[in-house]
Amino acid sequence: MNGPQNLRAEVLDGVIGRLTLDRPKVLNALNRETLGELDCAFDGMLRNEAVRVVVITGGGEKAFVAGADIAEMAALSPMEAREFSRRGQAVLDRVERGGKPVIAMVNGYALGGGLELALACHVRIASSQAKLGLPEVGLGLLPGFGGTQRLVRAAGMGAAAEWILSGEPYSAQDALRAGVVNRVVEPDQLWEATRALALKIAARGPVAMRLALEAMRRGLDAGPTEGMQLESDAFGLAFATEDMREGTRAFLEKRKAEFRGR
Ligand code: DAK
Repeated sequence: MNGPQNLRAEVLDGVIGRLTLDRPKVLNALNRETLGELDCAFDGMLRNEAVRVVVITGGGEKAFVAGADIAEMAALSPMEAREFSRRGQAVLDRVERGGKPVIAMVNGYALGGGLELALACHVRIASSQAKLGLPEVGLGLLPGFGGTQRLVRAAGMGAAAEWILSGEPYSAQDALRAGVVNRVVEPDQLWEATRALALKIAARGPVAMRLALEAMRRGLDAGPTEGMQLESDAFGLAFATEDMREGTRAFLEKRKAEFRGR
């Protein structure tokens, strides 16, 4: 069987799984095939025990992902559009809830479904040249891969409403001010900055990170009272792990912890 046509999957430094969406001629627009390949490759990263953190980025100089593939989307039948939407939501859901930390390395345009993909990641590091936005209303659509929900959570109602209603692309600096991205760096430092954070994350306890991500996400859905309970349940559960024993022992023995994710 042939490998993916529109995506590169690599493991770097032994622990970073990097997925590069790679259709630069159409600014890495997401068609059905690419979405399927992303689903499959991301699943591979989840199953690969060596991979502690995943980075998603775009190939070429200009774009992270310029959205859903408008040419393909325009020709979909209603049933195909429903399938496309379901698949898109499922892939992004898995990115958010798969249990491994995911960093979006936003190297250029992140528009529509592209920004929605970045928002499903846990951390976003953007190039100072990136442009981000949700232009769907200009196509007579609205964000359909979770953008209305995730942008409000990242940036608050005011900024999210402005972004979604104007459909404008915003600069990386605007995105930073609005809370849409965590950090902005010069293009030539983007990989090194992302790699440094990824390596830091990769050295932490995988089970603890998984539990923390779950408590944060489920707490956002359920509200702070239930969120606090989820946190203490997760905290208690962490005490049953080898990682917790190793982490605390390593601290007391003044050495670096070697987490095994158990
Ligand atoms: N789809 C298909 N092709 C695209 C594309 C896209 N999203 N974006 C760019 N391209 C193609 C261009 O057509 C062009 O192809 P050629 O003409 O060379 O054949 C090539 O990429 C280079 O683009 P440009 O020549 O336009 O490059 P510029 O530097 O001049 O402009 C741009 C860059 C990013 C400002 C511009 O390309 C642009 O505005 N692109 C479209 C951005 C956009 O509107 N994206 C949002 C798409 S809507 C759903 C769930 C989710 C969604 C939909 C449904 N369901 C629930 C069903 C999501 C929707 C979206 O993402």
